[in-house]
Amino acid sequence: MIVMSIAGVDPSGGAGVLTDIKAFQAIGVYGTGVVTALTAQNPYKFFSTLPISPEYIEEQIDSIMDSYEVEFIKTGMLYSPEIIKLVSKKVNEYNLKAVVDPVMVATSGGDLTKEDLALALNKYLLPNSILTTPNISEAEKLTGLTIKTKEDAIKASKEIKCDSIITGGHLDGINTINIAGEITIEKQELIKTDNLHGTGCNLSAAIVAYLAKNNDLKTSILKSLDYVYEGIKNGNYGTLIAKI
Ligand code: PXL
Repeated sequence: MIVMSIAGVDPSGGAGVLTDIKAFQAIGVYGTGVVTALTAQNPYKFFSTLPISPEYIEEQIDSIMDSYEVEFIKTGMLYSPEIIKLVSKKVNEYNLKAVVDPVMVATSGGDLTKEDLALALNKYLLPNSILTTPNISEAEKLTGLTIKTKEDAIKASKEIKCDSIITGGHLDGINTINIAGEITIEKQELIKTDNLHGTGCNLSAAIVAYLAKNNDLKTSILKSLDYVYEGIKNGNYGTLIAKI
């Protein structure tokens, strides 16, 4: 039960690889982490990004695959179309089942990419992946549609190039799950908090962990929605816990 995160490093620990490893550990699978970029940030302010070269990302993935058997991976911040292309190539090469968090901008508005990643995600990675987990604005970017209602989200989910959960944090808590064309709406109560940094990372990491523990895709998604909800309720994300 070894899983892999391919994502950026948020040194404040709220998002990215560090958070993914914590979610893997909490759910009881062994996590490995391939770094696509370093960032300098805290939950309130984003300072800068230092991307890692595609060649060195490839070497990290190869070094893990050289000695571990990995079936499920998640991807987070991929930074550039070149990195997206590389990850897609590795997914094919190692027959990996990928859950893609289509990260394009940080919650804090930080510079997680310089380019339009939607095109490369649609072209290279999503057709190769088992699930993607966009929020409303990411789903809008992936599909070119505007999402204001549940019906809009359902329509968008039908345009996305793999199975999906469009998360509903900005749509009254309405999560739209599309697995092989079958739609499930999962409404969650919204919790009033400013402590949401890293919740998207946690969702996709949790899904991968539950998949690795032999849950089917839908069960993994539903368990992960609960996992993230409890985390938000208990203030486990961002810095609040660290400030106590
Ligand atoms: O939540 C998106 C995200 C993903 N990965 C890294 C991030 C962020 C948001 O800040 O920093 C590394």
